[in-house]
Order: sequence, then C-alpha cells, then structure tokens
Amino acid sequence: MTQTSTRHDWTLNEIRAFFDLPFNDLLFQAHSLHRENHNPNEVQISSLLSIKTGACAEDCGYCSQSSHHKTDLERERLLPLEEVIEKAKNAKSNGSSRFCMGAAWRNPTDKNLEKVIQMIQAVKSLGMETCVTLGMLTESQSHRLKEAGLDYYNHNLDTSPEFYGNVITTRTFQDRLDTLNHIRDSGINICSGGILGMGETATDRASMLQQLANLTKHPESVPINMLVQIEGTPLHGAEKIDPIEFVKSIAVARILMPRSQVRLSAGRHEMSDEMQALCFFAGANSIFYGEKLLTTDNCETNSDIELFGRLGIHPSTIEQAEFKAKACRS
Ligand code: SAM
Ligand code: DTB
Ligand code: SF4
Repeated sequence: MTQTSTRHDWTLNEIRAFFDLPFNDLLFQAHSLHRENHNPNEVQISSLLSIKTGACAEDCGYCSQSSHHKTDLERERLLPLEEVIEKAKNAKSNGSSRFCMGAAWRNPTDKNLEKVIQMIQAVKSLGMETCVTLGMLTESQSHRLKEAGLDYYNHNLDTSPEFYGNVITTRTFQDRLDTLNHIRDSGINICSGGILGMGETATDRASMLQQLANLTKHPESVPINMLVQIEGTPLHGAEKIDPIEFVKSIAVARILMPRSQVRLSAGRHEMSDEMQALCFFAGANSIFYGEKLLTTDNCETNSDIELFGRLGIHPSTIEQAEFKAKACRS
C-alpha cells in the first residue's frame, strides 16, 4: 500500500507505475483507499441542465456546442428562470442532491452572470447543492459567485497539457489553470476532471491526472468523462478507449486524490453494467443522473435505479455530500 495521506507532488513515473500494476493489484489498492475515505456503497448524484445551448466561440474538438463545428444541435438562448426552477424541482424529487447548470460560453458577461446568480439562489432555496459551468471566470466574478452562495464550479482540464493543443486551440491549458485558481481563492468547491478516449496516449492520461492531483488542493469533485462521440465534431471517429484502461484510470484517480469525489461522468450510456460496477469498485462515487447530460443522452433513470439495487448502492443525502466536501478540504 502506498501513502494514504494526500500528496501534491506526484511524478509522472510514479503515476505511470500505477497504470503498469497488474489490474487486480491496482484495484485492490484503489478500493482499499476508497474504503478508508468513503462509504463504498454510497454514490452522490447530480443532475445536469444546459441553461444556454450551442453557438459557443470555443473550438473544443469534442463538443456539440462549438460554433466551429457543424453538428445538428439547435441553439438556445439563456433559459428563463421559471424553467430552470421546474427542472431543478424534478431533479430533486428524483433524488439528486446537486443541480449542475452548464452554459456554452467562452466566459460569462457580468450581466449574464447576474442572471445565473438568480438561478443559483432559486435552486439553493429548494434545498439542493448548486454547481455551474460557465467557461472562464475573472477573479471578481468568482468572488461574486461565492457571495451568491454557489457550492461548486465545474471547469475541466480536459486532457494533458501536452495533448491540449490537439483538442482546443482557442484557449490554453494555462487559461484553465488560471480560472481554477480564481475559483479556489474565492472559496468555491472545485469540480475538475477530464475526458478519456480522445486519441490521447496512456502518458497523456497519467499527465492529466498528475495535473489534477498536484493542484495546491485536490478538486473536491473529479469528473472522468468517456468521450461521447458527436457527428460533425473533429473527434468523431477517434479511437475508443479500452474499457479496462478506463477503469484503471478511475482507480489511479482514486489513489492520487483519495478524499475527492470521483465522478463517473459522460459516457455511462455506452458502458456495460459490469464496467460501471468495476468503476464503482475502483473508487468512483458520484454520477450524473437523469436522462440527459447537457446535449446528449444519459442512462435511463430506471436502469440506474435498477443497477444501484443490484449493486446495493444508495445515493448520498445532501448532508452527506456536504460533509464529504468539508472532509476533502480539511
Ligand atoms: N463551456 C463551459 C466549459 O467548457 O468549461 C462549460 C460546458 S462544457 C460542455 C463542460 C465539460 O463537459 C467540458 O469541459 C468537457 O470536459 C465535457 N464534455 C463536453 N462535451 C463532451 C463530450 N462530447 N464527451 C465527454 N465530455 C464532454
Ligand atoms: C463534466 O465533466 N461532464 C458534464 C459536466 N461536467 C458539465 C458534461 C458532459 C457533457 C457531455 C456531452 C453533452 O451532453 O453535450
Ligand atoms: Fe464551448 Fe464548453 Fe463546448 Fe468548449 S466545451 S465548445 S467551451 S461549451
């Protein structure tokens, strides 16, 4: 067993060595750490809503919402507050403890930020945790969101610094780190992870996890997405990731960031029940729940409930989720 304390100085070789372990040894190590730090049968569930869809100025090679790609997505302006509240109420009654609102912006204007803040406050008053993902933020915008009571900000590093330019050219890896620093300084919990299956190498996957684990504080939530291939995007047709390699990446994320919530994010739709079960064993302990992600289909809620039943997994309550974020920060 390696060190169980949280470290922020992982070398690439150390991380590569985890990937080189025999599968059973890696999973044993990851699961043991998972048990030391979390209830292994508890999974936090969040629901997603796209509050502003499409026509995004960025050129992220995976994304249906970029104006640089020809996808058949219908663009939508910022949703009215009432519609957002309605969707959040539904998510709450379906058992979600956190409501995550995503906007296809390079960055929000201050005017739009105020509209999103109204949404955050309305969702919070329903008794749910809130998360938003709005693109790059300035220092003052981060403070404004904190002041408004936002719980989490999602801003993914997406991939390794070395592979980044193959996926996105309209912003840099450093831009992402800068926004993460603003969020951290403002005191909002960070949700940051990436996407696997974009044609990156095993070293890129290790390097992305190294970047996340070596942040001054680990993100409280680490979403690991499997690329949802979208027709019309440059990454449509990219070589798919081996499911075993995906499970190993979850295990390594768990070992490097033992107290964080590791979120089994986009791509569950294409995973077998057995693959998801292995991910939960390897240390994944949160998911996006609800029939839609932002613009693409997620797993049917019935099949998630059935899978949870077969695995003896139960969703965490809001109180348990809040306790987790505090424990991760301490
Ligand atoms: N515009 C904001 C941004 O990029 O930060 C927020 C929305 S963006 C859709 C949020 C994250 O979703 C991206 O950073 C990416 O990691 C993930 N994502 C987007 N499209 C995806 C896809 N097709 N497959 C897997 N993950 C995806
Ligand atoms: C994250 O890491 N994954 C979510 C959430 N954060 C915002 C988004 C997944 C999007 C999948 C593609 C789509 O539905 O457009
Ligand atoms: Fe825009 Fe975000 Fe999609 Fe990139 S991932 S194109 S920033 S919505």
